[in-house]
Amino acid sequence: MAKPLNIGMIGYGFMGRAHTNGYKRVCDFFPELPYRPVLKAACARDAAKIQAFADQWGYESTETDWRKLVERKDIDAVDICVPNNLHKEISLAAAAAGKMILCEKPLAMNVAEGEEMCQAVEKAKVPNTVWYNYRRVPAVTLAKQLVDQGRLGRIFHYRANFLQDWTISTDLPQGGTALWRLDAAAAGSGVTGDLLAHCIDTALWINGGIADVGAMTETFIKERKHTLTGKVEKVGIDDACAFLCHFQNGSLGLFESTRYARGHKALYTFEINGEKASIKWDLHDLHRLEYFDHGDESNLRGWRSIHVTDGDHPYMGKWWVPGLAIGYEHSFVHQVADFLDSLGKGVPCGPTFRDALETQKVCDAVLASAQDRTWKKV
Ligand code: SOE
Repeated sequence: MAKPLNIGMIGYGFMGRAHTNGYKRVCDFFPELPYRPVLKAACARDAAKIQAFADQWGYESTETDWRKLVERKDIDAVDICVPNNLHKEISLAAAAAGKMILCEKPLAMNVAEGEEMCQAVEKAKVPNTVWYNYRRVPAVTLAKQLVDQGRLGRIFHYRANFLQDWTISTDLPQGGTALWRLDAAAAGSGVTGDLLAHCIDTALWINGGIADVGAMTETFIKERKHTLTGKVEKVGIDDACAFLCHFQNGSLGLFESTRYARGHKALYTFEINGEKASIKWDLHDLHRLEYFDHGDESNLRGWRSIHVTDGDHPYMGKWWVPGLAIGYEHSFVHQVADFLDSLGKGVPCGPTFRDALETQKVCDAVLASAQDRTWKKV
């Protein structure tokens, strides 16, 4: 019989919904898990909005002060779904109160904050994880398995992009509930922390550590009206970022992210080229993994498009029947499943805060490199 795990959700935006959906669905599809999430409380400053969210998604109660939620005896795990500038304060308080923490990405505003957060959860010995959800798209997990099995041999190149186009309009304000990602004071950085962080997390997981980086960033729209002050203010985030890097395994990395790639909504792609084989993945076609194996008979050699929907593909045995695809939201269900499974086994669930700090170190080095126009060690 699964034990209840009482969730306290802080935030109710896009990620609040994605995580909550994960908690709600997980036991239907992963019935053997040792824990069962219970939607105990949802928290946000706006009482009416959080009540509406709680009613819609099935939370038992609400709070308007996150400190109260964190102190509640009936909360086991705190889920942090608020802007990045609040991650540290909430994490420190939650760890001190002995709560498990599931924190939205990126871990923190910068490495110094992230290090403090790691020390807090490690001192309190509380289970922790960061929602780098794309690791749990079955095709991405399969890519990791293929690399770990040595099927690509020595890796030469790792290439990743995350392209969007939603901030091109000069009329778009910065700051406030929906647009905090454009406000450096709330987000810390622009595409580097928001989008490239995903690419970096996946890359570190699949291809190992990054030794150094050479980066450039650009802020195309220099001033925007601030929703909170009503004034036109300087934009402090990076709208676009590209960097080169050396991985510790000797391979070369090339990463690009922008919110100004007209026509692309969330085009996260990566390609890995090895001595024996290559793989490619594309979020817009997320259940496929493209695979080229040089070991195939020469007259049949070519890119195969693997439809990652069979029962023996990662996570897929839990869903429908072979050939039927799942989607974006399932990556969050998988993260909850892995978290609960790890909890039962008493092992960490990656990416932990400490793992996510490695991504933060790369992000900080990228921003410093772009600022100085010099290469930086990570
Ligand atoms: C930004 O538009 C965003 O929602 C990111 O914040 C998410 O992390 C990414 O998965 C999709 O794009």
